[in-house]
Amino acid sequence: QSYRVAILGATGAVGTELLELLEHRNFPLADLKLLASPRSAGNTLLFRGEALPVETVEANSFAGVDIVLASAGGSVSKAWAEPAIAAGAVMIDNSSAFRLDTSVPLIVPEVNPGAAAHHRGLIANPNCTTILMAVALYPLHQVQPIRRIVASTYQSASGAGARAMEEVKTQSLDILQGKQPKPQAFPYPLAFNLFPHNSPLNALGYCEEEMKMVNETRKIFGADDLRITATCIRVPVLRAHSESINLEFEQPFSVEHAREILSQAPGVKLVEDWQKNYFPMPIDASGKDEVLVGRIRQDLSHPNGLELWLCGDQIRKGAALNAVQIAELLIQKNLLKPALAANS
Ligand code: 2RA
Repeated sequence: QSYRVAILGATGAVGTELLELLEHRNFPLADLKLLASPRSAGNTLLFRGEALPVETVEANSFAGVDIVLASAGGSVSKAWAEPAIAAGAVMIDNSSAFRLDTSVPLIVPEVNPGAAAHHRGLIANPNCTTILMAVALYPLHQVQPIRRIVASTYQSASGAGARAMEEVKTQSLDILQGKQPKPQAFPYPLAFNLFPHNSPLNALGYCEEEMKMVNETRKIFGADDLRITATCIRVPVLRAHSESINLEFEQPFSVEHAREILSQAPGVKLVEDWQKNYFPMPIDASGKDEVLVGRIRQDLSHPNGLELWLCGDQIRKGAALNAVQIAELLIQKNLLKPALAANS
């Protein structure tokens, strides 16, 4: 069987990656529609050697569509979720608009595939930093529940879009040529610099990006009492996020056991060469499906603690690949029609 898919936000960094993944994963497509806002529509994008038109999204864009992969920002997802579902499609939304909505499953296929069964036409793709951390930590959590997570992130420019990636390059060139860099995608120069994630701050001094890691991880793990704190930093790296993770368990968790678990964990690649001091790096993670994990070690400050380091492609597993894997999951489990329809 094959399916009619629409990509909403086809011209963005994640949209481009969705196209590439649908092609290279040989997704069972009956038809592919490329949709964008009026500002981005009009040109064509190559798919399987064919130039497909990027159409302006409108009321009847979703007629006959089975799956909508949305990555055009929260306001666009909010505007088009209802029409898409009414047309009989399932929307897999990469924005943060619906992630904490109790009626919307928030899915990392390696972690909580079962939650997809409860969808009502809408499934949320978690934030990139959350996905990468969840893939690495859930296998450990399954063996012994994690009591507390302290996460520090080193986030690539790609999280702010293709324009931000270009800005790092041009700013670097400007600086090397002795010119003043002109920040546009970010409020400050990113080349040869780094700064706390510039999403809005709450009364506790945490930014939205940090609260996404706290709230989304609890929902995905089904562990509301999981204690999490995070510090999210933007760094001058193009498309792979890195995260330093400190874990506290109820009992000691041996490094050897953790290493053995992660060496077999779905979506994880263990990268550790202690003799060469070689561990995950963004340049190795970029373009890859796996989350690279390494430097697993006992926390010398806590008998029940572990430390680890990870790198993952923010555009791929952090967004587009996870969304395509959710679509593949829905097909595999015959979950394309909303549970609502099934119950009515
Ligand atoms: C960022 N995770 O990196 C956010 C949005 N993709 O800025």
